[in-house]
Formats: sequence, structure tokens, C-alpha cells
Amino acid sequence: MIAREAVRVLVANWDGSYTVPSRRLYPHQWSWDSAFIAIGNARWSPRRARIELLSLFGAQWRDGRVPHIVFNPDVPEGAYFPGPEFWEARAPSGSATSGIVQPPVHAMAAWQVHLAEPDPAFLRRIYPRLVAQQQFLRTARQSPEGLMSIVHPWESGMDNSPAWDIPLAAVVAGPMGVRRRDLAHVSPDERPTDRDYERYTALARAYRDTGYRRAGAFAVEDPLFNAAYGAAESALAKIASAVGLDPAPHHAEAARITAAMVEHLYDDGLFHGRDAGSGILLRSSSAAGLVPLILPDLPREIVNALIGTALDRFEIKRGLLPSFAPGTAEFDPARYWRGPSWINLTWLVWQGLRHRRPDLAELLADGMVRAVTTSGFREYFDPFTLEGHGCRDFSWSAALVLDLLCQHGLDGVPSSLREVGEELGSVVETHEVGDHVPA
Ligand code: 2M8
Repeated sequence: MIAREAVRVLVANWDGSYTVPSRRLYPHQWSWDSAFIAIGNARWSPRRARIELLSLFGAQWRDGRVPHIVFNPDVPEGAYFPGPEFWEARAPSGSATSGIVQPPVHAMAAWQVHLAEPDPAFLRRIYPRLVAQQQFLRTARQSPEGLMSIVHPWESGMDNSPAWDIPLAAVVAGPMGVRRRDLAHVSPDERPTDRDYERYTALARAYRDTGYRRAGAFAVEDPLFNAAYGAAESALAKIASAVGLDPAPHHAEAARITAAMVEHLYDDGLFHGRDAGSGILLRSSSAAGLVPLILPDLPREIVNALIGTALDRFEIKRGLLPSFAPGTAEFDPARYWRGPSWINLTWLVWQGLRHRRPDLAELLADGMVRAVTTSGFREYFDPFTLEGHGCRDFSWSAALVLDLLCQHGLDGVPSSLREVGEELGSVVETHEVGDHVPA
């Protein structure tokens, strides 16, 4: 049974206070992975889901940024590149971290975790941290048009997307200096090229050398990132109400960013990235452009146009959302973020369609279940053949499929997944997650 298998993956990847995305390829804590994982863990161990988020926010920086990787000090430096020696960054908690961020999907996750098992104390604790995360973006990353920039393709979460080919080409590549570790685990034709990595490291090094303050040659307003920011404000409004605070400023900010996105990032049935320096729209066929469907107040005509694009250019009736539109020159069904389907993107668009087009949402839910039934909890899937690619036993694939099985009542989900978790056995859970973020 798929639900049981999903719990097995999550138990196997648990490290005591968080879940690694993959034991070998990604042996530390990743920011947006932890949010997606918490959504799945909430279905069988809400306590574990709360710990997952609190441990991530335990490594929040003083300026509010939530680093995209929190390094496990027990994992050798050579196990992942670029590791802590490259980033040279520490959170106030003392944890070694990276210095860049990822899409802020955490408020959405915190709300889902609360819904699974209401816990006002958890909400009260996480709320100021989530607010600080948004505040960092407003302070450090906001353009005059009111949109948030990312300063590295890794911050988009869709690192190798063809949407970044043009802005990335402007980055002067430097020597990597160290051997890549990812190719020890996954075939080179399913991962970025060495040339991509030379640019990634040059860009990260340049940002590091400004003390993680000034963007280098890459500053882009990404529709997925901005949609996550807007959806976070909507989730923060719900959290604020639940803890007795005023939700109005969050509603207003969600409305403001939605309007700014429509004005500056939308064109012809899809949202696009925009170069923050030149203001030029980076037209592409990335599935990131459909993710604004998660915004609750998107105007109806835009929703309808996005759904038209999803059906036509992304062929979602097949059941999975390709990360880049098939039928384009850049599309590659097996290479990391250049075409294969990912469960997190499909799940986000599924969320956006659940109330607006339940018929299409159901097709996507069936497609995700079919993909993992056919190929296991792989990192990504060929959208046509469902062949699995990237690493195996990938945590967010397990977590989000578990969530949709529970929400859709598919697959005869066992009434007590908690018992499944206990029966499968798990490492000890941390009892307390320290608070390190200064108020
Ligand atoms: C991938 O990114 C990391 C760098 O952050 C890598 O390739 O080493 C991306 O898929 C990213 O979205 C994800 O968070 C991370 C861990 O699953 O892996």
C-alpha cells in the first residue's frame, strides 16, 4: 500500500529533529523540503511535523532569512557540495548554514500542520518567525514594483530550469575548485552540467563575499517564489486570527503582491520571471508560471487563462505537470527541472485547482499516485512514461503523496497511520527544539 510505503520513506529519512530530502544525495536539512515534508508528516505524526518546522526556524538568521540548507555537523564535509566550508555561514544558534533562501512555503505548511492537530502554542511560537521570514524578503529583496527577487537559481528551488538560461549566461563562470558529489549518486544526464555548476558556485561565492548582502549578476523575480510569498501572507492571516492577532495587514499584503504579479509578471496565459535589473520579462514555458494558481484572490479571467495553458501547453490531462512545457526546444523529460514532473509542483497546482476545477485536480491526484506506484518515490518522473529519475526514496515525493491520499481518501488509507509509523520503528525524537532567534 502506497501510504504505508510513504511513511516508511519518511521514517527512514528522519534524523531526530528533521528529515533529509534523500539519505545520500541531500544529507542535510533543506528549507522548502522541510515545509513539504511537514505537510506529509502532519498526516501521521503532527508532533514530528511541528519539530521539523521548528528545527528549521531554529537556524533562522538575525535578519529573518531562513537559510536554504542547515548542515548536520555529523555529516562529513565531502558528502555534499557545496558544504559548510564553502558557505562560511553560521546562524545565531551556532548551526552552519548556507546564506541563500528558498521559496517561502513554510507559513502554508505551518497552517496545514495546525489543521491536522490544532496546537495554538505551536502557532504562537512559529508565527513571529514566519513574519520575520517575510520581513527579510520585503527589506532585502523587494523591487520598486513591489516584487521579491531571488539572487541565485538555487533560491527558485527549480535550479536548472530553462527559465534561467538567459540570466545565468550573463554570469561569468569560475572554477568550482571542488569535485561535485551529486554525480556519485545520479547519472550526469539527469543533473545540471559542469558549466551550470561553475556558474552556480561563482554566483554563490560572489554573494558570500558581500556578507550575503548584495546580489551579484543574477537578480530575478520568479513567479513561483512570489506566489509562495503571497500564499504565505494568506496563511499568516489565518494564523494571526487563530492566535488572536489582526489578520488585516496580511490580507492586504497578499492582495498587494497578487496585483503586482498580475501587472508585471503575467503575459499571454502564463506568469514569467522578470529581470530585476533591466525590468525585462524573461518569457519562458516554465511550470513556475502556473504556480500562482495557489493565490486565493487571483482574478477569475487569469485563473481561466492559466487553466487553458495547463491543459494545452502542459498537457496536464496526462495526470502530471511537466516542469517545462513539452513541445519546446528546451524540454528534456529526464533532466533535473528541464521537463520532468516533480511531485511538489504538481501538488501545488493541484492545491490551486482543488476548489476551482475539482475534475482536473482529481486527474492530477490520480497521476501522482500512478507515478509513485509505477516507479516508487523517485525525485522526478518522465511526464509521459512515468519512468523515475534522480534519487530514490525522496522525502517530499512521499510526504505530498501521503497528504493527497489523505485529502482525497484514495488508496484505502489506513485509519491509523500513526500506528504504521510506530510499527515501522523510528529513531528517537528530540524532546525540545531550542529557540535561538532573537525577538
Ligand atoms: C535541489 O537543489 C540542491 C541545491 O539546493 C542540489 O541540487 O544540490 C533542488 O531540487 C531543490 O529544489 C531541493 O530543495 C534540493 C533538495 O531536495 O535539491
